[in-house]
Amino acid sequence: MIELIQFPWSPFCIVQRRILEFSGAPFKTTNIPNQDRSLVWKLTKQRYYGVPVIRDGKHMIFELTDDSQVIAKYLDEELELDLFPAKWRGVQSVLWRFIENDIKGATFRLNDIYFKENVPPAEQLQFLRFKERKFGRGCIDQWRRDQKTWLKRLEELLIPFEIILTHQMFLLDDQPHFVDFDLFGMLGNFLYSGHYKLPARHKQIQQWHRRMTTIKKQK
Ligand SMILES: N[C@@H](CCC(=O)N[C@@H](CS)C(=O)NCC(=O)O)C(=O)O
Repeated sequence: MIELIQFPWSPFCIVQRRILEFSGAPFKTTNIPNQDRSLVWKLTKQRYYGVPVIRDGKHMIFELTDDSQVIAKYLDEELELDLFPAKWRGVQSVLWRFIENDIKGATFRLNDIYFKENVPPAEQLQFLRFKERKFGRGCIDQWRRDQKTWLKRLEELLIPFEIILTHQMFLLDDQPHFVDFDLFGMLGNFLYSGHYKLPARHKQIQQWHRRMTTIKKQK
């Protein structure tokens, strides 16, 4: 059985989890602590410490670069999900960069503001230190002060998706492809704390999000 190694609020883990749920294939999830990647390090033979990773029998599947989408492409092939149709290859690779850079730039900050609710007390120091080493001292307090600005920015960044979804059910056509799951993952991270809702003005995105929460691959 396919095993997804993750922590539950990670945007990229939510992408793969929803893809697996969508597929209907049996899978199990193994949660690791955000600050202890030793299981991933061991299983990948010291080649990777990020999440998500997938274990499928003897195979370990993990990303090679920030834009590789190795895991989603593997699941797509194995489970025949039509996530990467040839005609949308170029469009998807532009869109997922926007989703994983610009959209995620707002969503992860808005979620990290509430890190004390997600991260167990014993891991909070290391979590904060990791963030401050990457984004500078006091970064999370700054994001908390700028919360309204980040919410506004997210609402604006989502406008193109709202426009697309006025004309069709999913981001590329009338069935979900990789970028639908990708956006769903970033928004899943944003919604994880329970402190936010999708922007009220984005009615099409709200409906798309409800579809994406439950949709299953047609057999
Ligand atoms: N492009 C990768 C990104 C994965 C990623 O950034 N994962 C984060 C957690 S959300 C991570 O494990 N980063 C390394 C770290 O925290 O040390 C993917 O799609 O899986």
